[in-house]
Amino acid sequence: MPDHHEPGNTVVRPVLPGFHPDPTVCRVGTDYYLACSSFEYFPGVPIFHSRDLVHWRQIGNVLDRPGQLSFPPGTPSSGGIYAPTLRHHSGRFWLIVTNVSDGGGNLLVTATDPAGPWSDPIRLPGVPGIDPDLAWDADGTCWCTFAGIGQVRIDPDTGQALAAPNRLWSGTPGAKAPEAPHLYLIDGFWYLLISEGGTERGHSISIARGRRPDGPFEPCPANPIVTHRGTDQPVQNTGHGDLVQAAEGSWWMVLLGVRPRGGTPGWHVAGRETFLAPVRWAGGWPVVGELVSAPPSPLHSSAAASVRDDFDPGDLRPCWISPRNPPVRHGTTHWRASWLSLTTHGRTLDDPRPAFIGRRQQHLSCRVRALIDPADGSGGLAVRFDEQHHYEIVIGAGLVQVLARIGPLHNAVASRQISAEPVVLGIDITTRTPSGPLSGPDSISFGVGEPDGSFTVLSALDGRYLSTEVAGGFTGRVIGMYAVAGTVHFDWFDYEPLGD
Ligand code: 6LW
Repeated sequence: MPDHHEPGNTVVRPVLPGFHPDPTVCRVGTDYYLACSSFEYFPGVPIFHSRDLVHWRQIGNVLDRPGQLSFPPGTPSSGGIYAPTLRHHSGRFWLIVTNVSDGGGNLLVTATDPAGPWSDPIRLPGVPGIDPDLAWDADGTCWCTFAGIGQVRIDPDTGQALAAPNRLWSGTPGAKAPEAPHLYLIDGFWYLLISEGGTERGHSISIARGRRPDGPFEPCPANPIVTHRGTDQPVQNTGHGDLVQAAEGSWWMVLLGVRPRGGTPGWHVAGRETFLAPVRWAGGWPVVGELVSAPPSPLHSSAAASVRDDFDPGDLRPCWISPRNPPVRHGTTHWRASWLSLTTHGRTLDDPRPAFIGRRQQHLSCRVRALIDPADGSGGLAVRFDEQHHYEIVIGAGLVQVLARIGPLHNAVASRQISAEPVVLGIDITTRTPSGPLSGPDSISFGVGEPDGSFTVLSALDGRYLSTEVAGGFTGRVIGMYAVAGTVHFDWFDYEPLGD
């Protein structure tokens, strides 16, 4: 288990960096599994494996085929898939989750191997709202608890509610948004863990306990048991946690947090990330310790483990995602030998379903390079927050341009003619030490590789416009390849962590 005593450590690195919010965790023997929200991206619900709760490797995505995940027309960015709960019960993995854009539906899927395949979803029409949780009592009754905080008994095999929902607890009087419940039986008490205060700077975690799974519940006198609000902690917005006991008996919490940078009000660019904290018990209540800092990058995290993607035919690692459509789609994505090819069908990055395949920005400073052959089309590299907030470098017909879309404004900010194709295009993201209240969180530079191997920056843009504080929503930056006209080919894509 991790050593969490790092006195004087002001850099606290997530155990799962990049937009991986609403973590849920379970243990089977000495193996831990963790899943996160995925919103408008396909595939949905990334799932990870670890042996020590610090190093996580992505083993798949729970919702990875169109029959499991649909985004009806009009699904907004930050719609779609919210807040799963992952549990292991009677030899199977169970994952319950909400697709807020598909009739507001709660879905339940199961698997014997968490890497997949996962079942087709069953729907839970009797479970209202978001953030569903699953817990079984000794009789085998399945209790589904949801944001609000409410609860209903369900038949997990059919998805039928077995009674009308009950109100359980509304959290601390005056606190907004009681949500993210998880229910656990620990040493004879049922513990109801919730989040309150909203997922922004006021975020917190509180707990209550009772003798029965359906209450009544007595709040912990020390609530909130987690919050960084009003502190100078480098990680803010801490909340939405899930508890797990290690095989040797120690207790841990996974939870989300953000790393705001720059001046006032602080901008976080990588979304809500997954952190880890130790838990001890005192007087029958959990006491959550300081966040554990993951080892330094580069490559401390599984999801960043391979610097280069070579795009061998048919092979895309599970970290690659696309807005609303599967990244590999008939007629849109194919391989030209060992080059990945994207065909646009006329869609731009402003479209809800662009020809874009990306991966999360996981490090506050990082470098991206790709070798691109635009053939008769045009395309390049983009940093995407959503349809209305993205920066990109594009090549077509011998012209390289850097473009910025910020809300209603869309401009070319730099351009250069080049004579030879294919060409290396690149993005350098450098986190900034604030130099005053107006200083932004980072700089995003776009450039071109020269024949002698050097790199020429064409434009450096302020990163604040691609942050949650400007764009809004629940996600974070995704960096990837796109096509905007015709078919564009990508030989390789490098993502190099440069620091936190
Ligand atoms: C999620 C809620 C929350 O459903 O944000 O931080 C919402 N917590 O529990 C979307 O991630």
